[in-house]
Amino acid sequence: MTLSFLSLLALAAAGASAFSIGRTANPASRSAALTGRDTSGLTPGCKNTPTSRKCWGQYDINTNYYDTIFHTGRTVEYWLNVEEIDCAPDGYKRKCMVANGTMPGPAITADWGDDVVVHVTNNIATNGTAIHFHGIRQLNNNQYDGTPGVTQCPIPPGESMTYKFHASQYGTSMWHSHFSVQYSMGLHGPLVINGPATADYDEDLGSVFMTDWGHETEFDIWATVATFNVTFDGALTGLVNGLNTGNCTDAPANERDPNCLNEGKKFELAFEAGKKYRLRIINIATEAWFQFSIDGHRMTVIAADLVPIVPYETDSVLVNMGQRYDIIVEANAAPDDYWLRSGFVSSCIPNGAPENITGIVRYNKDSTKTPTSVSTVVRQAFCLDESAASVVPWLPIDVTNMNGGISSENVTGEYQDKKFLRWSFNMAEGGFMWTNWSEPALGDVVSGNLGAIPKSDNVFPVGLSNPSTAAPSKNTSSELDWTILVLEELTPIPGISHPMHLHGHDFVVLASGIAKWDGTTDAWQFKNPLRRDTAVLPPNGHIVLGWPLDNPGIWALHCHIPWHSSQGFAATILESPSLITGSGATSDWTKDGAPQCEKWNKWYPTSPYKQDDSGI
Ligand SMILES: [Cu+2]
Repeated sequence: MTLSFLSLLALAAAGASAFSIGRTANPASRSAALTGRDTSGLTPGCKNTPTSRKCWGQYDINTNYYDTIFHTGRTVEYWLNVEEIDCAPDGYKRKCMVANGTMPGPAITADWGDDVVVHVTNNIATNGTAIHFHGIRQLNNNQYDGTPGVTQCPIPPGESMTYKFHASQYGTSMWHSHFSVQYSMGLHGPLVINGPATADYDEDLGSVFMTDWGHETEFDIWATVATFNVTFDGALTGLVNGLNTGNCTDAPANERDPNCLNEGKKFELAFEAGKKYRLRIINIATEAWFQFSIDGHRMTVIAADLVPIVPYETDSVLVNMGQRYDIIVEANAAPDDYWLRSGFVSSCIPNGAPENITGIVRYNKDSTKTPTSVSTVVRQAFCLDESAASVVPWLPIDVTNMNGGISSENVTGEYQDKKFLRWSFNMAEGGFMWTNWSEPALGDVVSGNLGAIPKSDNVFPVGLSNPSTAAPSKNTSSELDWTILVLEELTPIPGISHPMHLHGHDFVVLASGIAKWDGTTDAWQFKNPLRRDTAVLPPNGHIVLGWPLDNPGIWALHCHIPWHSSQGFAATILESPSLITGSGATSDWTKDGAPQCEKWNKWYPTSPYKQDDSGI
C-alpha cells in the first residue's frame, strides 16, 4: 500500500504517523547496496599498503559492513582507570576527570572484525561513571552501550565494569563518559578501528581532538547553566589534543593567580615533505563549532563519522560536536612551520580566545619557530554541517523503496518555574529526558514490564512491540523496516544548531534545512543519502533522520551539546522491545538486575552530589 501525498500530510500533522513510502519487493533489501563502486584493482586478499588502502584481506572498501559481520578471532583488551586529578592543559591548574592520567585518554585501537574488551574502574570518589563507545553499532548488544539510566546503573566509586563489543565498522570514533558533563571534564579518548580507506596515504598520524576549555570546572559551570540565570557566554579558550598556550603568566609574579603554572604548549605535528598523512579530526567540545584547517594545505576528506565517503577536496572541514572526519593532508607546501587551526566558529557562540585554539605543523620537527602563516579559509557564518552534496557515502545505500513510518516532532525550549530551561520533543511521552540512574529502562525490558519505564525517560517507541506491553509503537504497521523522524527546531533561542546523535545506528539524513519542513517528501534524498551518526539540526530549521529497525534495544537519541543533553534534550528510543532479550542484547545480565545497580543503589545515598540534570 502506498499512501498518497495528502494522506502523508494529514498523518504528519497528527504528530506521529505510519505510512509506506513504497513497498520493497524484498523486505530484506532494506540495506541492500546500489551497484557497487569501481572494484577494479581490488584483488581478494590483497594487502593494505600506502598504495592500496581500499584493500583489507578478503574484505575491502566495497564490503557492506552492515550485512557482512565477520570475526578475526582476535580480542583486544584495554583498561581505563577513571579518576579526578589536577591538570593544566593550557598552563592553568584546575580539576579534570580523565582515564589513565591523560586528556585525551588512551586510544582504544582494534582491527575491523576484532572483539573489544574494556575494563573500566571508577576511582572518582564522588561520582558514578559509565563509558559509551560513540558511533559503535552494538548490534544485538545493547547491554554495553554505556548510557547511565538507560542501559545500566552508573559504576559507583571503587567498582569496575567490563564492556565488550564487536568492531563491525571501521574508522574513527571516541569513547567518552556518558555521565552528566564528565566528558567535558576530560573523560574521553580515541577509538580507532583499522580498516580500508577510500583514498591512499602514507602514514596515519592518529586523532586530533578539538574542544573548548575553561578554568572553572564544567560541573561548576553547569550549576550556572542549569538555572540559566545568566546568559552563558561561552568558554575561556580551547584545546587541541589536550594542549594549548594561555597568557596567565602576564601578570607580575606577586599578583599571579597561584593556579597559573606556566604558559602551556601547543600540539605539534611533524610533516616530511612529499608524504601523505591521515588525520582523524574529532570535536569533543561542550559548546563549540569548528572549521578545521591547516594553513598552506588543502585536505581530502575520506570519512564522516564511521562512514567511508567518496573522497572530496577542500581547504577546511566543519566539525560539529560528536562528529569525526578522516582527512588526508599532503605535505606539499614550502617546508616551513604552519598553523593548524581548529577554526572556532564565533558566529555560533563566543569564546575568550577563538583564534588561539591552534596547533603547529612543522616540516622540521626541531624547529621552535612561531608560525607566521595566515589562513585563507572563509569562515562560515552559520552553525551548519558540511554540505550533504559533498559527503557521499562510498558504500551506496538506496532507501527509495523502504517501508517507513514518519514521526514529526517539534523541538521547543521551555522554562520551568521561570528558571530551568528544558529542551523538549516527543511531548506526548514527557518531552524531555530526566532518567533515573537507579532504574535503567533496559532493566524494565528484561523484566518484561515496559509499563514500568518512567515517563521521565522520554520514551519514543519504534518498531515491533509486544501486543501485551504498555508501550505501543509510534508505527502502527508491523511490517515497517525503517523509522523516519522529522525534527523541527522551534525554540525562541536563535542561532543555535543542535548536533543530533543516535546510539546503536548510523542514520540517513533524508533532508535538512534552515527553514521549516514543507510537509512533503519532494526534496528528500532517498538515493544514497548522507549517512552518519551525528548530524546538525539547523537553527530554527529541520532535519529528517531515518534508520533501519534492525537493532532491538534502547538507544539514546540526544543533542551532543552537553549543556543541552543535561537540560533534557534527549529521548529513549525503544526499538522493537519484544525482540530485545531474544536478540541476545541483554545476554550478560543476570535476571535480577542491570549491571552495577545493586552496588550503585547501595552507594548513591552516601553520594555528596545528587542528580541535578538529565543524567546522561
Ligand atoms: Cu542542543
